[in-house]
Amino acid sequence: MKPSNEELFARAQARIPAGVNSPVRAFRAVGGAPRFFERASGAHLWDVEGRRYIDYVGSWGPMVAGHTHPRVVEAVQAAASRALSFGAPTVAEVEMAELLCRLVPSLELVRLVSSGTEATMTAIRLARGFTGRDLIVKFEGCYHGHADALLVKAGSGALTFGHPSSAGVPAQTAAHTLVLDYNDAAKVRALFGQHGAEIAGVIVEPVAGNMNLVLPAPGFLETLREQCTQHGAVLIFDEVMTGFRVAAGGAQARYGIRPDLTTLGKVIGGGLPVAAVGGRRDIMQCIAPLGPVYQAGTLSGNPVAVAAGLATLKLVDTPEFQPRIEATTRSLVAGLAAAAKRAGVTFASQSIGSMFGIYFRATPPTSFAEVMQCDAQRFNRFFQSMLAQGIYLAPSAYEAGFVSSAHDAADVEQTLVAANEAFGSAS
Ligand code: KE4
Repeated sequence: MKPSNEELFARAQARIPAGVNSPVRAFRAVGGAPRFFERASGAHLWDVEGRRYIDYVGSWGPMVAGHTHPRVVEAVQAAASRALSFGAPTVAEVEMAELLCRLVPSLELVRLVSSGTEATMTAIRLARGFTGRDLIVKFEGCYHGHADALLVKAGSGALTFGHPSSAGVPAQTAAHTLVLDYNDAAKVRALFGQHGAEIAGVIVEPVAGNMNLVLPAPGFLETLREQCTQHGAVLIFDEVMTGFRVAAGGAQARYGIRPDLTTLGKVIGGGLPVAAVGGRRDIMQCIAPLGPVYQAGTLSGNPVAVAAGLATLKLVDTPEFQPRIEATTRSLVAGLAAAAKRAGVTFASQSIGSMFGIYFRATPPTSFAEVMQCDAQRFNRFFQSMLAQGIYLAPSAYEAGFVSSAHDAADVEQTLVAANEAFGSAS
């Protein structure tokens, strides 16, 4: 008899903190036992109890071409049959660097790493090493991985230094990070007016996906670009999530803003550990062994992981990929809004590229404060009802959703039928 999700969760908690290897997977926000998956194909997952789910998490973004795409699996098997790792250069890494620089033209030089956290940690260090300054600016609600400098929440006054958002982060470290409100261009200008000469860099999710989906307000990204240019600070677009999701060339292509550095991840590994930091040549030339900013990684550019990423990016890099996946995502969010309206539930939804947000409030939030006004309890009831009907949404009201090129009209239709039922239970 196969163990149930609950039995496996109890067993997991005996030896793994909270039974998971990344906090959001523990279902603590939504309640109940997480699903233990054992196989996936296209838009679908199967858990250990044999239940099938339509997947709108996509491993938190990487699975843009759907699970176990034949071209990706084939590329991984071929690479693995030759070697699992060298710790030395390979032609695949050169191909990946050339492809990334073509798809994201602001990349003049690019370094591969193994996680988004490594990419953003390196970008911060590069900004500080290049400018000789210490202060970093980030925005409340944006998540850039778990490096100390980025686990910081807003100080008491809007323009005061940050405080740790995690135990184990020294106050002195957090004090070098200033936290502003996302989309508040006036505060950005005021901060630069006060500290411009001390700011090494600004890091931002150009489209926020870690406080649920929040779009940049008109002029916000332009203000970041203008202020960084004016004061000699490094503008870092953290496109770990938005890269190849919001548009083929990332949010920077969609909004026409050229950052100085970009971090990428998720999609560029196709489900295996690949991330990247890249951008202006004069900044990237500061990185070891060319320059004084140290960075390294045993498995950086791992040939099997890069094979998965290259195969995935080649599927994305076709004229019909983005329009088709955007159309599927738009039809999903429109259908959800219509179902909520029929049920008389206060609800909003929006999408950009193949990312979407659903909110139990009347309009899509435009700030972290507005996100906090969403009815999280209603979301949790909606989530549980959808899960019971075989629809796997992100287990948190503060995460974005993801559609893949494998999702088809039948998947959307099944999702909307389940939503009719779920909106009834969410009311
Ligand atoms: P990783 O270190 O988890 O590969 O990447 C960190 C990261 C950096 N920047 C952005 C914009 C990100 O969204 C992430 C990671 N995203 C979360 C999803 N909210 C990963 C899921 C998790 O933490 O388990």
